[in-house]
Amino acid sequence: MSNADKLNPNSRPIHAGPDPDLVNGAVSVPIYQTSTFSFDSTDQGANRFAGSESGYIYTRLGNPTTRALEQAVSELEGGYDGLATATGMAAISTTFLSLLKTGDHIIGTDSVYGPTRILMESHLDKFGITSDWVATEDLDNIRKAIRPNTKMIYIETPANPTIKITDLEGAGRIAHETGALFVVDNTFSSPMLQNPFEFGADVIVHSMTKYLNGHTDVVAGIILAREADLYARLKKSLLILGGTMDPHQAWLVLRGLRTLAMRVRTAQENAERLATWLQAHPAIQWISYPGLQSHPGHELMKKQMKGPGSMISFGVKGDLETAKTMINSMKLATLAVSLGGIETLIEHPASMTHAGMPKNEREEAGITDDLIRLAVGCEDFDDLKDDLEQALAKANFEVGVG
Ligand code: LCS
Repeated sequence: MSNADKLNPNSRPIHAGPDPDLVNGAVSVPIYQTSTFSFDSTDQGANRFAGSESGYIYTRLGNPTTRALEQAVSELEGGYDGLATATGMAAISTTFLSLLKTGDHIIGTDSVYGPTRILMESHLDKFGITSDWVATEDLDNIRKAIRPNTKMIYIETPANPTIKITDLEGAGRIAHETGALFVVDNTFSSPMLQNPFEFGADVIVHSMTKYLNGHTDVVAGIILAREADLYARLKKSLLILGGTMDPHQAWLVLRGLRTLAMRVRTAQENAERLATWLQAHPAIQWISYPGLQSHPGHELMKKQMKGPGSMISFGVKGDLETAKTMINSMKLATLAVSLGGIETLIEHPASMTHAGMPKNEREEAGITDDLIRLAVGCEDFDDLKDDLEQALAKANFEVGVG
């Protein structure tokens, strides 16, 4: 294991994880592109299966490249250990299936990545697990939703796509007073900006498709557990459910992870300047960015995050057509879902990432039809501002608003 935890935050992603290759001295962790591992003898095979001898068996059960990534991210988040998964949704579904059973109840943030809520409301409901999705930025809503069978409180903050902020410490306290597990989706912050274990999280999930990989070329996820027993339960489920990670995928994420600190810093600097500029723009109806004092979660952000990140939501003056014209007019920013890559992406959640949610649920969660989500990347600020400026001018000019 490296001593990355003793380094300053900007150095840590570069050195997190085990020493790459003690045999040949490779500086980058090698890709162990193998599905299975040979045994010296039947006794050795039996011992590895029995767990009395360490060593690899079969890549669904463990692989050195994937293990290096798990150790690296786990060093960045703290906690006991991590389990890399094929996608972020595999991390979330494994967490739910592993830690909940028939009759249990979960309370979640109403504005979450659409499929997280759909998974619970339209798939796990079949197994008799019930859920309530509430505006967790007001802790009273969590308290009111508690039932005797509440076994998990699931918080996404900053939330997708509203960028609402929930008080992690407060939500964690309620979970533990209730005897429920406290699970946090930390995708929007990455470990650079928020470390939910510090605020009582029992389990953290990430879509590593986003900031941790950062290059829009891999889908991936990870589950991190605070305690050894939770890790063991999650591991047992993951290995049998099968949502584990491929070694080549792990290597790509590990490569992306090395530049996490500088990517997060550059994108955040851009987002802070763009949000300030957008807020003052006459074509903007509203904006949600926790770095702005006008954001209701601004003080909370300062308390629990190391920075406001690079996700911005906003509405433009006019109607849905104005919003669509604005989005379609962007030239540098790409019209695509996902986030956390080096390039800036723009999307329309109500018709894209969150289209699978019933309209009434979407609106109650603040995912209005006019919401435009901007995932700010690492381009030059002036290029991004110019792009937004010409798109806003085009939208306003075309519909005669502003
Ligand atoms: N958690 C959050 C907060 C997410 O934003 C996503 C994906 C996931 C989990 C699931 O991760 P995946 O399985 O895709 O790796 N969010 C997306 C989004 O906002 N646009 O496209 C995907």
